[in-house]
Amino acid sequence: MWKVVAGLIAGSMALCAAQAQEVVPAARDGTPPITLVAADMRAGQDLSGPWHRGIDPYRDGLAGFHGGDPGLSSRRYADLDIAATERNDGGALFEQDLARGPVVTLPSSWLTEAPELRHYQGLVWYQRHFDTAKQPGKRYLLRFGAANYAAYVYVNGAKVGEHRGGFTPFTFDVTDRLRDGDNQITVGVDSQRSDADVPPPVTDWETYGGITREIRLIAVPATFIDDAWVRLERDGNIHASGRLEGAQAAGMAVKVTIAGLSVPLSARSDASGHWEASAPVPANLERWSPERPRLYDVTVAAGEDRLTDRIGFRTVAVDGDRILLNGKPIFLRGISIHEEEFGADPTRAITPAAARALLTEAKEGLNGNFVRLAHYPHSEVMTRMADRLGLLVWSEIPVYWRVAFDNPATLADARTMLAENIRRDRNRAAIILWSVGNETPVSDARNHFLRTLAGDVRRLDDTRLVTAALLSHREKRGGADTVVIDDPLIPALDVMAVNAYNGWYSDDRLADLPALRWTSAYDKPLIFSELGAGAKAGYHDPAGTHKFSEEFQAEYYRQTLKMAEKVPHLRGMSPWILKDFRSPRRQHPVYQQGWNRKGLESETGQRKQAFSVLADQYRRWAEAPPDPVE
Ligand code: GCB
Repeated sequence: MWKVVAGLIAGSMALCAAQAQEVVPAARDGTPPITLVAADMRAGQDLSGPWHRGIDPYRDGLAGFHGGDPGLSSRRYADLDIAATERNDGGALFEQDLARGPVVTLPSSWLTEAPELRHYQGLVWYQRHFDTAKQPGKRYLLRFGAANYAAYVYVNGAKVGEHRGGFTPFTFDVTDRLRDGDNQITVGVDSQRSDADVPPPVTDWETYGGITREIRLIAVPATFIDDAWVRLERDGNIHASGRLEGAQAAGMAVKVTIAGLSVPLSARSDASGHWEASAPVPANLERWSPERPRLYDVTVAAGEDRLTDRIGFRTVAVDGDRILLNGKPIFLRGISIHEEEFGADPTRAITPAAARALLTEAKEGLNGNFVRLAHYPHSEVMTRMADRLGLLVWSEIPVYWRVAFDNPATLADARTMLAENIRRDRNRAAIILWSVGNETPVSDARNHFLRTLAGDVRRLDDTRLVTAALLSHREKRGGADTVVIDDPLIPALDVMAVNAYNGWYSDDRLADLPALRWTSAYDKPLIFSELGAGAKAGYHDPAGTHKFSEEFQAEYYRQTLKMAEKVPHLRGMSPWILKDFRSPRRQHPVYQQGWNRKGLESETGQRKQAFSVLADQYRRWAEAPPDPVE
């Protein structure tokens, strides 16, 4: 019976698909963005590997010295064999030649490629050649997983697009620029950020300039499935929706199949290529959870295109101050992680093995069920691995500290980043929280900025929860030292989160932490999105009084966890942080040496004493989570 109902629903849903279209911020140049959802599951030509590299500190390759286009002598993207030209014409003048420059392996950051580039912020050019045989009727899409921060992309001497934002994918249609046989691709990547950028220049992590995620050329049919989002909604239905792109995108039949489940999901796209279908959840659906991270093979077919993905189905909701996963209350036993692989000299190259190593420490080492992927969208390799291993995820964009909240261009960039992140990852069951900001100072402009982003989240994905890492303040209440959580943004959020560093950045005695009172007027779930203390692995102070000793950090964790058990509304935490990470602002010569030392492990994975303090507590909380009441 439900099959018949589902068919009727699918038909009527297709009719109203046009009204359900999302409001998407266009890129700055007004071009509609290509999403190319599940791009990593499509066949394609991998353009990672050896590329030539050359620095361009004065940006001569982007503009001439009086402005305008760069002259031929400095135009890195010119479709020209400079060595041959010089051989044939002794008078030819060039002031660069990428083809004879150093060869590097992409994806990677230039910071780790040569000592003189360790702190280089600016423009770097990359170039390579590749062969391709164009098939008639196909479209060729050039997709970058990420380039940090601004990227200028040229194929065979012509510009095909540019992108701002270091942590989200972007795709350009290069069909008209490609030729059969040899092709040249040149990319300028500028890591220099201004106060108007997201994040602004001052952060507490390393800015890995470079092309840090994979580059692929993907051939698709002339009309293709640009977006497809398949999810279990709180109303008990499986919904699927998306967009076709191309000349035949209107009125095309779309069919979604989920292997092992009988779910009739079919639709017809509307005039703008949007489609939508819905069916009641089948009785044999196994819901995704950290204990049983069940993923299904999902296929979307439309015209000549066929897309496959692996998708889990679960619901997440808030009830009063509880977080419900698949209808049951859950306590989030988490840890924060930066996108930086284990090793003495990481370059932000997140392979599946690197992602597995980090996430396995969170899940099996710490007995966790949750990770905060800080402070920007991590590689899709990480979110896919979280789906597979069974870790709930907090995903965020780098609206961090002192953003230019009153600058409309900054807001436009943040909105684009947020949309790119959500579009890329909303098929990942692991993700339960989208965060719109971290430790941002309250002001009218900031409140407007973050509320706009929270509204975007709800329009783009109403199946997950919206949060932000907030600041709190201290006051005396009834004579007691009290931490008050009353950020005016809270009404716009589902989950409030605070970063808590009492005893590290404050001069509270560690022994006094459990007595600290916490209060909020809001009946919403609370997460400690950070808490932590620094320690240099191997530095010991048996008395435990010295900051940066392993003993101090361990004691900080013991007392803070005792405190946490009494914090009203607390439904989870993601302490700061799994492992030590590069941060140019941390320059203590004895303890830090350019690393933030709040890791529970060193950069090479040596566990500090605090690691087992947290792991033991999480083992206990897995059986009996804290449930404090105010
Ligand atoms: C914070 C920031 C995080 C820093 C951390 C620290 O509150 O959100 O990015 O790295 O504190 O170590 O101070």
